[in-house]
Amino acid sequence: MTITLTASDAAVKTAVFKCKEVNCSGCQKHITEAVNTLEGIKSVKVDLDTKLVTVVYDDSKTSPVSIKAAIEDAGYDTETVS
Ligand SMILES: [Cu+2]
Repeated sequence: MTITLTASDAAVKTAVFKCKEVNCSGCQKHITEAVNTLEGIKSVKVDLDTKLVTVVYDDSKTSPVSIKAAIEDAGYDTETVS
């Protein structure tokens, strides 16, 4: 089996953040919307149990620093996990 990475696939990365204050679907929606305002976001998953926000993004258009700032601007203290 051959795996071929295109240029755009190579730029897609995943970043994980911990937001301790996330506790309901309102927070989930709020963070998802805040992150989605950035360019190059492929997907946002907010897990209410683990309080982890997993963001798949295009590395050529945005960065973990920008994503973290967007979550913090939405009013949530955030730690970068990976
Ligand atoms: Cu909430």
